[in-house]
Amino acid sequence: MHLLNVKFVTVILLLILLGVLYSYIFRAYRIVVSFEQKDKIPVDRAHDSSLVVPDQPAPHADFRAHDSSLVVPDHLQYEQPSIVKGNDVVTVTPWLAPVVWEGTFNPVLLDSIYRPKNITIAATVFAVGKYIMFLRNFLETAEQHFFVGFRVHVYVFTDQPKEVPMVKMAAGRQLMVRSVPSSKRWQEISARRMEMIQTLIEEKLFKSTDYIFCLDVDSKFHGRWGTESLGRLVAVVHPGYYRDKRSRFPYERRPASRAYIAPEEGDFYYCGGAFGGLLQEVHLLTKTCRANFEADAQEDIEAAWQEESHLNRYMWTNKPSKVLSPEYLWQDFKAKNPEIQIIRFSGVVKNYAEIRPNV
Ligand code: 5GW
Ligand code: MN
Repeated sequence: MHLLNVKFVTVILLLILLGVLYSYIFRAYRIVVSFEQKDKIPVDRAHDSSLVVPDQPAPHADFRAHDSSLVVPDHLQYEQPSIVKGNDVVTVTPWLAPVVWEGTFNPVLLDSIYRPKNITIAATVFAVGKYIMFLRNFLETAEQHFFVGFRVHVYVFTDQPKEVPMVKMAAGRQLMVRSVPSSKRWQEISARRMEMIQTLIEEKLFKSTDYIFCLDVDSKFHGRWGTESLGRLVAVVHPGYYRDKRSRFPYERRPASRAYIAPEEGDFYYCGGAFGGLLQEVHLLTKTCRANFEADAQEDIEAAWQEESHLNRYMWTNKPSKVLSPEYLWQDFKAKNPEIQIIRFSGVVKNYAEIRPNV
């Protein structure tokens, strides 16, 4: 009985040993197989070998496209540029971007260049709370002046979708409404625009849209805004500061903020109420401004003019490829300066006490 037990245990142990030996050999064999399989994958088709997402997908990766961005090293010092010289207009920046003024372009020529490209232009506009009252005028005048004859998709972000006026749109033009939550703090409405534009681009526009412009709703069109404004990255010079020294621009001046610009830095003061460009460029801009805004907020700091400050900081490092003159965002309360031949788009006079939730 005792001897039998010993034999039985020996057999069991032997079996276990065999099992271990077998699985060891088998595993080794499997490892060899997997190496072989890996070696068989042609190097150029190994798409999973890294998952790096390019910030700006290069359409022609084979060519060296150095014009695809104009990034300037931080804190480079140089003389302040200007878009006017006495009563004359200046039509090019020091980094050789055109400054668009009436008389610098031929609209018929430009339209005929862009028409065969069959492009789609998106415009975003926010109408939250009382600002819904500006929407009809904005939309109706856009129909008369904004990329007339081109495919335009206007995206209205509002907390009152039912109040959006059903303005008649020309063939090929569409009005799209997106719901956003109401907000008590006005700074939040302003701040979250970047985030919502970023999300719109990611969720809806990447496949269908070529260019995008982000515009203030408290404004209306008076003259042509068309193909002359198209470019990779486009900013509008603010009508209020273009004759001032840059140390007087209302940039964010506290170094603690990610929107900080020193007194001897900066090119122009750009409008937060109108900017645009190629979809991928505006995507990167909104993503960056939003991230900087949120990182600031984490440290309890809010830039002087919220997203406008962050936009100006972005454009200081990432030079716009086209600069639109203040014809592209004037202010109705301002008298027309002599160099302004035409006002194309302008902010309407608003009664702040009436429209703002809490001032
Ligand atoms: C409300 C109070 C203070 C600041 C902004 C708002 C506000 C802005 C609002 O209640 N609802 C709203 O939709 N907005 C959107 O943000 C509008 O599209 C508006 O054009 C844009 C920027 O705000 P503005 O136009 O008051 O800023 P400024 O610098 O043109 O006066
Ligand atoms: Mn405005």
